[in-house]
Amino acid sequence: MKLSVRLSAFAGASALVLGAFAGAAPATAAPAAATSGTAAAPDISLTNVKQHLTDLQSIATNNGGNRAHGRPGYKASIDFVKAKLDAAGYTTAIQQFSYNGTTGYNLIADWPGGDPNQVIMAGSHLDSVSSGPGINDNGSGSAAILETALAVARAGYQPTKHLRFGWWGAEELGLVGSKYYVNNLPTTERSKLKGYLNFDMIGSPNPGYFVYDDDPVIEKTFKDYFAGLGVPTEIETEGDGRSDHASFKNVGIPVGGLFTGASRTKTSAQVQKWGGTTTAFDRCYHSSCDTTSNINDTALDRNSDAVAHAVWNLSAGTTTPPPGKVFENTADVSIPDNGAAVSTSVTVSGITGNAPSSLAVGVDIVHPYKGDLVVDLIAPDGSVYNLHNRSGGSADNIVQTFTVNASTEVANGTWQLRAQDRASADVGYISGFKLTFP
Ligand code: DTR
Ligand code: CA
Ligand code: ZN
Ligand code: ZN
Repeated sequence: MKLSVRLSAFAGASALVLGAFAGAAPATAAPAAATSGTAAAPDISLTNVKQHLTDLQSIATNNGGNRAHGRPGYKASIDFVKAKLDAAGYTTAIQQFSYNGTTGYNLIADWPGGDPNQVIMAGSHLDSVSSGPGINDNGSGSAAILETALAVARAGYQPTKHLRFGWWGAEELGLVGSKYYVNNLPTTERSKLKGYLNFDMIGSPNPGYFVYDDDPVIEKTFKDYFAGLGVPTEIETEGDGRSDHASFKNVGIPVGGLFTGASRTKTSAQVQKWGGTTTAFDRCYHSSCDTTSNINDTALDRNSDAVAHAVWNLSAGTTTPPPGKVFENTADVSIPDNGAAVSTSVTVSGITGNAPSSLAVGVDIVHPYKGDLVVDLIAPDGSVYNLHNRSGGSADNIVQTFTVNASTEVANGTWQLRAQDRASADVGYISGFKLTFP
């Protein structure tokens, strides 16, 4: 279950440099729009992302143990990703280049639709080093943006801006593939690229949560997401020049990205912040042990969801910002039978002033015989707003959005949903708590 904030307002929009639309022009009309211009990203399935990693692991295992530039495992990886995107309706193109006397490949995938003069691109290098399968470095980023691209297709998402995804070759040899892509992008095309998001190592086994400190709008988008999860982040200090975003930054395209750490050692202060140990963030960096067991699931899940959040919000456009900012916690909390009260919470941030007189409080409690229950909303200052007081008798569950006049409460802070079971025999749990601000 995940705790999340889902922005449906495009936070802190500012005009980013116009970018280039260069990839295969969409050959077909966009699929029927299921949504357009909204920015509430779906949850990205960790199971699906890990399945892509399992498939990349199999490719490495079946091709000499790696997926490195110039080796059969790399081309097999490109073909694997391309097939999934073609099946999902993307317009794909493989860009060939030569390096060290061997052929390299980039994969570019365009989602049909959106303004071709405003392109948001997400990318990851797909190659590994020759010493191992490269599951964290960088199957993790490659799988996360693949699953995000597939989620866009499943949702039929039609954002204001045009979405493009890229998988780079030969990053490990010096950002070769992404440099080739950018160098072959005409200036007019580059100027349509509004932002490039880079994901290289986002599932490290002893993870930190680092955000690139490049474009401020992109940086804020990521930091707001993690703030909504209650996960502290740090600025990525070693990143400049260290991955494919550098190829785009070097020609003036706004960039950003996420990173969970490589061979550097996590400090004790960082252990306090994120857990883990004062050892390397990824002790298998560039090693043969960078396999599917070299992944921290929580980090991969959180970062995959952050990828989707950024892709949705940065492409939603700024013409008519959609209403509402949602803070949600979907963790399950058991309610002891005829026992003590329990609570779940969301941390609200980024809202100016007080909460509204019509604060939407989404409650999802699974409990036979809801007449047992007393349910309260507790504001950050401790004020109690009773939502349910043992009514409903033998009816099951409370799945309801209450409207609360919370206009005397400061919006930002930790809000709690408290539930108490005051009669024996029937037992249940809090399944979800959501606050929606206008
Ligand atoms: N160059 C990446 C790993 C890497 C090391 N430091 C950073 C900082 C930010 C992004 C990536 C990296 C690689 O080995 O693929
Ligand atoms: Ca998820
Ligand atoms: Zn690497
Ligand atoms: Zn990498």
